[in-house]
Amino acid sequence: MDHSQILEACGLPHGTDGPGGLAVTTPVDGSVIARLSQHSPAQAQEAIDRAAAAFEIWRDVPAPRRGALVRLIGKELRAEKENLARLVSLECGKIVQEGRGEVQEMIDICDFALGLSRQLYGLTIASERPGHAMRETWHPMGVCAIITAFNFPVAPWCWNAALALVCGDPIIAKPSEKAPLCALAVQRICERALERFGDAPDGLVQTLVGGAELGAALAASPRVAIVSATGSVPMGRKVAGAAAERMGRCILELGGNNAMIIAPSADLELAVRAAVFSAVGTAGQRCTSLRRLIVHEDVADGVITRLRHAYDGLRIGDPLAEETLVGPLIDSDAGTAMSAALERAAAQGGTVHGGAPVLGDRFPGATYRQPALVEMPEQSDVVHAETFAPILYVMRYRTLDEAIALQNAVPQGLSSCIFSTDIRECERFLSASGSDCGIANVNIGPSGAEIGGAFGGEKETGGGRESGSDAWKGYMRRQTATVNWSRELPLAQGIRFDL
Ligand code: UN1
Repeated sequence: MDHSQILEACGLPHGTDGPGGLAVTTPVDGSVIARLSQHSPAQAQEAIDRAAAAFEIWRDVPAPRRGALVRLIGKELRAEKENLARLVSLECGKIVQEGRGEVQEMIDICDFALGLSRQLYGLTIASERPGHAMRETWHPMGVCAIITAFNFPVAPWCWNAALALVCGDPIIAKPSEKAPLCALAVQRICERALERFGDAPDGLVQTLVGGAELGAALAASPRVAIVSATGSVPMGRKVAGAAAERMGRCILELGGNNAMIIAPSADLELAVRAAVFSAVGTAGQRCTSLRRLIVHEDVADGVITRLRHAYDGLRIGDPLAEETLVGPLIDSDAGTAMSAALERAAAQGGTVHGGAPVLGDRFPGATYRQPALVEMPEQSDVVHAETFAPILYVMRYRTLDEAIALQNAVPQGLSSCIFSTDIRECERFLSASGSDCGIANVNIGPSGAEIGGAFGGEKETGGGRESGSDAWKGYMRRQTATVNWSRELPLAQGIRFDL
């Protein structure tokens, strides 16, 4: 399949003579694959109007019926899995296996949300007053804006969209300018599901194509009840600031600087395989990518030798070719950031293995890099920053306390893991004084989380939770209701107020 056939299979416009000013390039070879027109801030306001009107209707549709729409979206996604996976690969450069994985996450969260549509449970609470009943109910919250990043153009949309729709909230997607085609393909898929569903309100599912000004308009609008944003910390700061001005709710999933601790008792074969997948998968462009390896000094030399061997055998190339393991970086800016980080690491005493540009002759317009392994004498500045590229910093430790302190010493708090067969060490890592991240794994790498758990993390990662567990509560408003069915009016706290 050539690039235009991939776009065609998803029903998208292609070619460079499209109407709009937004040129979409593929990181595969750097060529322009489509031109799209962009929405203006005024059109964003119109979209908000439509979504707000849709909310008035959708909130009263019974939740299991809302679930039926998400079931239809899941059905369409199953049918479109391969086409969408290829588009993800083409537009964001991840290998097609990972594109399929991303669409699978969408399907899985649709199943999850469908079940949830019959389980939006509240509570009954014992009242302290006689003849009174107390309960907690979850109601739809309002319009939900979903701002997504280029590296995961479809799964995070669906973690948010599937839950929001079931919870009674209309959605407005604002994809990255680097991956609008995936968002448009998903919008088309939803439109087919909406048509089958029959009587959903107009404006329930919308997509806005354009730059940061659209995200800003959504974040600032008092009619957008929830702003769920995935992306960089600077973007999250802007969104959170604008939403805070109007006391809007944010769900933020921002940067990660994820570590793996390899203890002396670890199964090294497993640890090295996990480290390689999480460090070089998606060319190091996942928020959950492994960026720091904290290895016990007794096993460090052996681990580094195995890693270097594995890195030497990585098949770097066209992400659409089945045999490829590492695709390109998203653009040349990402390559520049990678080179700058490697230079800083070297200046801070690091020994750099790999990291060189490759495939320049075959794809002169693209940015392919050998993944880099960098032995650091300590966890210096450069290691504290999230560089969205395949760079794995390796540091050594002596005691587990020291390893956990290193793991927690960065500003981000998304994902973490330990490889150990010592149960004491593993449980210590998972304890209150262990990893400070939203995700902490044992004998599994930091990336590739399942949808069933709550996804997100602390500190600069933003504190939001998406996807499974009770993340749905972030898309609803909690109402505490006390009903007096007696003929008296007793006050709480025993207060007497006799007239
Ligand atoms: C992201 O990179 O924004 O855990 C999300 C994982 C995926 C999600 C990554 N399920 O790696």
